[in-house]
Amino acid sequence: MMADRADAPTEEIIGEMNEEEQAMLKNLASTGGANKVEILKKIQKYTAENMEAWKNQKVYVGIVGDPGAGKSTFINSIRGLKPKAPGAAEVGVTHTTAVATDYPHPARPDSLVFVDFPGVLLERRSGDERDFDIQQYLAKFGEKMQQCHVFLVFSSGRIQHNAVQIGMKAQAMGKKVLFVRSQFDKDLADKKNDDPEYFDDKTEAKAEADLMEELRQEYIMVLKKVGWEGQVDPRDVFIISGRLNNVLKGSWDIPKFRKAMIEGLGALQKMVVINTCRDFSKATIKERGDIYRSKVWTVAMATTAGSFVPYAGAAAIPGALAMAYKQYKEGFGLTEDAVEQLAKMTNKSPEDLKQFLSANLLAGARGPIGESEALAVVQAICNGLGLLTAAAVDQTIDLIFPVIGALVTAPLAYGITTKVLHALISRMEKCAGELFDYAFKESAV
Ligand SMILES: Nc1nc2c(ncn2[C@@H]2O[C@H](COP(=O)(O)OP(=O)(O)OP(=O)(O)O)[C@@H](O)[C@H]2O)c(=O)[nH]1
Ligand SMILES: [Mg+2]
Repeated sequence: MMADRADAPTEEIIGEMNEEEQAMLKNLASTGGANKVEILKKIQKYTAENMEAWKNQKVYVGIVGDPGAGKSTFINSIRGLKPKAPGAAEVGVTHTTAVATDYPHPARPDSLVFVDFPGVLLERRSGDERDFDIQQYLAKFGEKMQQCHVFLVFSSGRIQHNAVQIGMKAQAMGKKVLFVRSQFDKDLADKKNDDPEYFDDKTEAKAEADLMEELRQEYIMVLKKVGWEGQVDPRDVFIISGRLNNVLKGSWDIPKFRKAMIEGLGALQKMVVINTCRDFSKATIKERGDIYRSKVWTVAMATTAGSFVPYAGAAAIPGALAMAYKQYKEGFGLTEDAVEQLAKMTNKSPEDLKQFLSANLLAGARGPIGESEALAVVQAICNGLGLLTAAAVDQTIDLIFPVIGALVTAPLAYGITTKVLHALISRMEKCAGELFDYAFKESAV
């Protein structure tokens, strides 16, 4: 039976592309002549390259703020590093440096860099705020600031005039500026000690939420007092703890903060961050899934370049699909390495968590997952979707791209691949949620 054209309604494919991608396809098609096969080949080549394109992207996150606010601690944690790990930023020492220091993410040092900007201009300045000359600062660091895609202004509650001025300049450069109050774990402990009545007649969650709101408002107030011009949206203020476990687990505002950090980035840059920064928070799973879903068409198109017939019992799956599988695992925190870290942090047995994960990934199929894990999971998914062996072999499906005004014939079931990828992402989302619940359950973290 011919794969149903309804498997891949044109509007659906087009709907998944952004304008830039549509324009790219149009352009490819216009240089393809009338030959449909040529057009298709070009599209496949483009999509295969596009799948990898995020690896060439660069994301720079600029960080500035109060001395001792927890900048270095956060810079380490977001890179998955403990304070004394190799490559970690020095923590807990007040070292007033006059240089902007790059802290690349160890997993992708060429793609994702956190830049620690000095809050002062010169070494051994008196510390008198009047010594700070923002023009001089810009002359020295303006170029580096331009390089950054988003700025984080860290405060411990006594935000300095310098940091405010630097933040305002970043905003004037068109950068997204987010405000971070770190060390909330400490604020909370202090409050419990100093004002125990605050917690009476309230659930722990309510008390925490109230205190976060108070600190958020306080941050905005202090910002204004110190000279921040213009409105500060409370949604741009984040109350977090920069300690590694809190960042990984997604405590307090960390999930919102992660979302805000990538909000203004391009689609491929977002991919850099979610594929690189480890994240065990349940609250960001859906956003991560959405980013992958927006690129499903790319993977499906790239996959049509090979013969995608895993449901026919093929011994392997095409590289594009295997690559996507790997990426999803990384992004959802389900790699072997990630699960081991999760186990360590929650005092669970790594073997137990791994078994839990593979049983869930295979959803009822007999585990454990062997060498060709991606194939096993894809097959399990195909079985689950009822994609029959016979229906898939040697089928072709017509894809019409109104954007390019051409009819191209893809040699394979684009629609089926798309379904499989969507199901794969959904399954990983579910697995991640269940795994994190399972790991953090009865865990002191
Ligand atoms: N409890 C707690 N302590 C933190 C947190 N973040 C940082 N600290 C501690 O606060 C101190 C200062 O942290 P750093 O990360 O060095 O702060 P910094 O902003 O880089 O400081 P400078 O580089 O000196 O400006 C260290 O002792 C950290 O361990 C946090 O989220 N919770
Ligand atoms: Mg520091």
